Amino acid sequence: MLSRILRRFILQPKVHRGKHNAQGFRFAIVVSRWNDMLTSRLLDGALDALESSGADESSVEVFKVPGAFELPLASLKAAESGNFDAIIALGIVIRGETPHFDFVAGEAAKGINQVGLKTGVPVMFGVITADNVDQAMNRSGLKAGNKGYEAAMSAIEVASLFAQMAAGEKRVRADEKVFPHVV
Ligand code: INI
Repeated sequence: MLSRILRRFILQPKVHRGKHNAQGFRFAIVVSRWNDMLTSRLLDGALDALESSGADESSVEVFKVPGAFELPLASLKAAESGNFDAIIALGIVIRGETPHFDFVAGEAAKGINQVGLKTGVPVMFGVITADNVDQAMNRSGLKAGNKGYEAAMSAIEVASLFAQMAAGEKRVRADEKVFPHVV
């Protein structure tokens, strides 16, 4: 507590944080049809988050893929289209259902992260990796939150933060023109 008060007197950096206001941003939701009964709940959760945060209907598009393994490539296509400020990848991989759980879940996670790093378009990891169906159900809106809702809220926050950062960069570039003689 004391250190927090002291810090206020010493250092007051400008803190940037995204707002949960989706207005003006465009979103792609890429959703896996595998475990469709549950991934449709994730999609509902994501749409709920976007709508309640002010997103326009025309600024949200949904792309359906067969399974979580296809999420990275579909996300890459969406990112490269230049039509979206953020992408929300949704899926469910259940350990009990496949001997190649680690491959599907691992490649989905790695691939989704790579899309963001490669394109600069933020891609949210809204993929539930669960040991069993009960766990997956709980995290798709039944008990322990809805991963789709959470991913969409994160997408809004990050899109907003990146817009602030881009505006800051533009300001810095404009300031540089004050000294045109300095190379
Ligand atoms: N895809 C999933 O999204 N979840 C799973 O649990 C799953 N299992 O159990 O295998 C799964 N497999 C399909 C995979 O994502 C691809 O669609 C398929 O291998 C074709 O590339």
